[in-house]
Amino acid sequence: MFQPVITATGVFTPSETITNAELVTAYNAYAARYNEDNAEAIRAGALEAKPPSSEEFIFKASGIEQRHVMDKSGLLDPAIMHPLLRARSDEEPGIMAEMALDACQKALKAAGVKASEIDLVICAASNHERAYPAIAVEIQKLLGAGGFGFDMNVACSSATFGIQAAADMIRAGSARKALVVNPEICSGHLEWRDRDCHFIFGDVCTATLIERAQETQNPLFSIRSTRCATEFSNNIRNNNGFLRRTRTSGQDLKDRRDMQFMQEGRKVFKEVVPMVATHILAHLEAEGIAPQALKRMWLHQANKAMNDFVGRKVLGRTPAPEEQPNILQDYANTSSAGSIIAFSQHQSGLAAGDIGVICSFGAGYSVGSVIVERL
Ligand code: CO8
Repeated sequence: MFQPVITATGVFTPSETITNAELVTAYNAYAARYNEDNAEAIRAGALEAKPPSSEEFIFKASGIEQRHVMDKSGLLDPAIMHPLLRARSDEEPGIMAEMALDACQKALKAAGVKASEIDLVICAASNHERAYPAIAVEIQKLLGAGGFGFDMNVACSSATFGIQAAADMIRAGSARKALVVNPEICSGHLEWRDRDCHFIFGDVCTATLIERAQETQNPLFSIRSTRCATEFSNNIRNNNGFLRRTRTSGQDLKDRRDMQFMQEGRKVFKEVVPMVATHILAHLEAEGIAPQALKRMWLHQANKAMNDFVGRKVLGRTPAPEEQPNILQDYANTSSAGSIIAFSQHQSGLAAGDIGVICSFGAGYSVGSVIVERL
C-alpha cells in the first residue's frame, strides 16, 4: 500500500469578470425588453412579467460580488444572454481541455513534476462539452502524459469524488502520479434569463496533483482519509442530454428551460446544510479526530450563509475567517472547483501535523470530504 499525498494545485482563472452591477444592468434590460415584447400576453394573463433583479439581493442572499467567465460579451447582451464561444474544429484542443492544460501545468510546475511522469488524469466536472472521446484523454495527450484518463461527473462534488478515486488508485498501486482536474464552464449551463439563479455561477478550472509519499521530495498534505455520500434529489437538476431529439412533445428542443441549471434553492439550502455537517462530523469521528482539532475547512463555495452554518455546526462555535476561508465573493459558485480554489489559495498559517478538511456538496445530492494533514 502507498500513502497518497497532495503535492500541488493549479488554478486557471478566466481574465473576464462580471460584477453584480454589470450583471443586474444586463438582466434588467433583458427583462424590460421581454416585458415590452410580450406586453399583450402579460396583460391577458397568459405570461408572467419578469421582475427586475437587484444587486442588494444578490449580495445579501449569496455573498457573491463578482464572477469570472470565459465570455462576457454574450452574457451582458440583453439580446443574447448566453456565452459566445468560438466553434472549434475537431483538430483543435477543446475549450475544457485548454483550461485544464493551464491548471495542470501550473500544478506540475509548482511540484517540479514532468508531465510525462503522470500516469492518471481524471477530468471531474459537472458538465462535459462532448460525450466522447473523454476530455481527460484529450488532456492526457495535450500534456504529454502517459497511463490513462477518464471523465467523471458528480456535479459540485466532482473534485472530491475524483480525489477519492485517484487517492484509492495510488494507495492500491494502479497509479503513481495523478492529476484530478476540474474545468467548469458553468456559464454555459446557467440560465442567465432567470433572476432566481442568474447570479450564482462562474467559470474556472482547478487541478490537484496527487503522488505516492514514498516517491516525492515535496509533499504538501497527506490524504488521511476520504468519504463520499449520495442521496437522490430532484432539487438541483438539468435535463439536457443525448435523448433530446427523441422527444416529440412540440417543446422547443434547443431552448427548453429544463435543459439549463434548475434548482429549488431554499430546499437545497435546508436539506444539504445538515447533511454536510453530519457527514463531516461522522467522517472526523471515524478517523478519531475531534472537531475542535480541525484547523481549516475548505468548503464548497455556493453560499456564504451556508458555509457559516456548516462551520458553526462542525466546530461548535463561529469559525474565524481564516479557519473557513471563502472565495465565492470573487469567483461565485464554480461548482466542483470552488473548494479546491479555497484550498489552493488558503494554505498559509498551517503547521506540520495540522488537520484540515476539503468538503464539497451539491446536486445528486452529493457530499465528498477529504481529510488532509499538513506535512
Ligand atoms: N433579485 C431580486 N429578488 C430576487 C432575486 C433577484 N435576483 N432572485 C430571487 N428574488 C426574490 C424571490 O423571488 C423571492 O421573492 P418572494 O419572497 O416575493 O417570493 C425572494 O427574493 C427570496 O428568494 P429565495 O427564497 O429564492 O432566496 P434565498 O434567500 O433562498 O436565496 C439562493 C437564494 C441564493 C439560491 C439560496 O437559496 C441558496 O444559495 N441555496 C443553496 C443553493 C445551492 O447551494 N445550490 C447548489 C447548486 S450547485 C451544484 O450542485 C452544481 C450543479 C451543476 C452546476 C451547473 C452550472 C450551471
